[in-house]
Amino acid sequence: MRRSILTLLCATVATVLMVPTGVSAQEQIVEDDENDVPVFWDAETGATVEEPLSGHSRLSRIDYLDMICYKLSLDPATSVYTLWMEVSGGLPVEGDALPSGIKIVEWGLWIEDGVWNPYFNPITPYFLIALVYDGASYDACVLDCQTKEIVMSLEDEDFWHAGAELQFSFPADSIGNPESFNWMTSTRVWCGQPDTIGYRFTDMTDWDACPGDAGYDLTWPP
Ligand SMILES: [Ca+2]
Repeated sequence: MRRSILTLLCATVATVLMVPTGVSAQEQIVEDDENDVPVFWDAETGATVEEPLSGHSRLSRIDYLDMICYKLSLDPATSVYTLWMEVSGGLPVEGDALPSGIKIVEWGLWIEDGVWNPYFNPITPYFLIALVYDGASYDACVLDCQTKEIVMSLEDEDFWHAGAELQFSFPADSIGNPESFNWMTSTRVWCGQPDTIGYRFTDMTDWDACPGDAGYDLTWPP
C-alpha cells in the first residue's frame, strides 16, 4: 500500500562551510512566508482570501502545510543531499488521523532543469524527493518524474520528523549526480484517491525567493 501510494506521487542565504576534509560543504537556507496556505485571491482587489469551505477541512488552518523555513545541503564526504524543513505547526504523529477529506500529505523537494513557471515555462521536473504521511505512517522516496518510477525508497534512518521539523536525505547518484540544477519545495495534499489528480498544492517556494528569476525555483549550487 505504501509503495503504491508513493508510485503515484508523482530572504535566501547561501553559506559555505568547511568540513574536516577541507572540502567545501554547501547549504542554502530559505525563509518562506508564513500564513500563505492556501493562496486564493480576490480577482478584483488582489487581496488574499480564505478558501471556500465545502465540507472538508479548511487547509489554511492546518499549520503543518505552511512552510516557514527550509534548507538544502550537500555533504561532499558522502555525496548525500539533505533537505530540512520547518513548518508552522506540529506534524502528525504516526497514527494521527488526517483532517477530514485529506488522504495523503506530502512535503517535497523538486529537482528541475530550469525555473518552473506555470505560465511561461511549465517544465516537467526531473525528480521529486518527498516525505509523505497517509494517516498511519510516514514514508519517503526519490521519484523520477519523467518515467514516474521510484528510483529509491528511503530507509527509515534517512528521514525523520519531530515537532514542526522534518528532514530527509538522499544520495546524489539517485538524481544522476548533477553538477547544477534548479530546485523548489512544496507541500501538497491529496483529497481524492491517490491514483487521481485530486491533489492540491498548499505551499510552494515563494515567487521572490530567487530574485531575478521569473519563477519559483532556486539555483544549486547556491
Ligand atoms: Ca509558507
